[in-house]
Amino acid sequence: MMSPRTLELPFVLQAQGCAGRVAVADAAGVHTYDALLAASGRVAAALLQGRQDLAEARIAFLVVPGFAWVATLWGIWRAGGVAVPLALSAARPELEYALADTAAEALLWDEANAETAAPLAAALHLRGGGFEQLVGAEPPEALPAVAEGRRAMILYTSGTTSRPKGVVTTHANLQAQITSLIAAWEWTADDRTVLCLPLHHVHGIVNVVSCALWAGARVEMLAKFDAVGIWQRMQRGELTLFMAVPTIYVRLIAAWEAADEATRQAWSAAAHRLRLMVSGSAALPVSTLERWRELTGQTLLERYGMTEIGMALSNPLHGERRAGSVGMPLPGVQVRLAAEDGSAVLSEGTPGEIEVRGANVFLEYWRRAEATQEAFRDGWFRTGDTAVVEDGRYRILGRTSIDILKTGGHKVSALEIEEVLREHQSIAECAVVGLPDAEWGERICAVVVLHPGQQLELDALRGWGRERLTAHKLPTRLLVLPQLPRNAMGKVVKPEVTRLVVAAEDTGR
Ligand code: MLC
Ligand code: AMP
Repeated sequence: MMSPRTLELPFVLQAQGCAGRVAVADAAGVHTYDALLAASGRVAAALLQGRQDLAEARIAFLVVPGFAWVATLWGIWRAGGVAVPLALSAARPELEYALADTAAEALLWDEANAETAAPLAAALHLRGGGFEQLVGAEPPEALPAVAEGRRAMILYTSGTTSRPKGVVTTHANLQAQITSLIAAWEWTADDRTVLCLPLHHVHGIVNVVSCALWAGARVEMLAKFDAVGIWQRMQRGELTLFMAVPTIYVRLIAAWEAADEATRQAWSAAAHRLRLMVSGSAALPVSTLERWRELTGQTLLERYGMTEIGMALSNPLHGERRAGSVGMPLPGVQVRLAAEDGSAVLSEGTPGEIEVRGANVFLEYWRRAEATQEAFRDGWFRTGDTAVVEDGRYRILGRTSIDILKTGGHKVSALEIEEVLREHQSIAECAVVGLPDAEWGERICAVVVLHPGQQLELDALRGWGRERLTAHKLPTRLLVLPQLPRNAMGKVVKPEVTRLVVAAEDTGR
């Protein structure tokens, strides 16, 4: 058996090769690869405080996308820690859950998040620290050698359990995910991209920021998505690549349609100059792909991925990009379709569940051995997505669980929302379903049965929920019913719930 290679953390080697080039541009200005190495080294030294290696201690952070975010992530890695990037949009109980579940040793923040993070760290008795203070530490005398098989990151993902699970990726997993995309989409040091996605998901972390920095390219990091801002950025020129979720393309189209003729022409010409525009994280409606092509002459490249595996399938960079298809396996990624009961591997034309194998596939669900075991079959990761292969290309058909929704590119568990809604004093029973939606992909709908004599309005429910759940998990539709449809076993029949919501919308209730 081969002994595991020791990491000279490869992203550090890559960065050393780019020295004086600009790595990151953010609201504060431009920052070179050298500056990233220096700042992350100091963050690592401050975290170590004399220890030789954090030995996979979990370090959570709440930092706005930009130089500080990358320097924090790299600092944690260089000190031998496991990075836990938290969602800036999360409600306090969600942050508390992630901190407790990872048993984080420390919580780091930047100035913009100090008001949320500092009291949280104090309440949970965590080591805390502001980026500005960490980066002011002395440079490290020595940093640990980190083997590539060691844990690098934990991202929380919703699943078929009510609470989100921590997806653990190793340095080797991340390296495989990054290098696969660099090869497939031909990233080079001359590329320039802009990040407008949140940095607690693989889409922003791996596909945009990590690929750009591995390639020696330049990534401009925006604190938040803004459609007009993105068009204007494209208009200023020099961008070569853009990646986003379908909802963002829908928003960009809406902004273009709201602009005057001269602006439209300038924006269309600007977008046309990019070498590649990618869509993923949720199904790209064919109508959106076609409208984008009309506006910009760009055929969006649709690809398919998941927190547990990075990216798995992609339309080609060169050659036909087929609307409605997510393409073929990416370099180094093995993909197959299996019958739901695992009895057979399926051939072209027969729908089945997507299973994935390769160095890109995550290590484990954090401290959930049983869930990890259940997620694999014969060494293949079961995605829970169903697809069919036609002409060698995969077309996604849906998910095996009705309780997993995708809204604005965010995966959401109906069970998690239901569990929170049940805490509402007026709600006796509830069921959450997703309704197809042109902007969001799916919209969250809550169907509730109230305790006798109670009343509930959507606005009041959303106001109450804001303290407990991220905004994108809050229902945008509320239907109050005398009872929920149940089967003979007493289980709520979700397809029937969906039908009732659609019927109520049709009759304007
Ligand atoms: C927000 N709002 C929603 C909503 N999200 N309403 C309905 N459905 C949703 N999903 C509401 C808020 O409550 C708020 O309302 C208003 O919209 C503005 O909120 P916001 O948070 O400012 O939203 P906005 O910036 O407009 O966000 C839209 C978005 C964002 C598309 C930019 O959702 C986003 O960044 N999505 C990307 C997620 C992502 O990176 N996914 C990748 C997962 S990894 P009010 O009433 O408060 O004004 C993965 C693997 C792979 O999937 O393959 O990539
Ligand atoms: P997440 O768990 O947030 O990483 O989301 C992964 C899920 O997003 C996958 O399991 C799919 O259901 C969905 N997904 C990602 N890309 C696509 C795509 N191009 N088309 C349809 N669904 C997608």
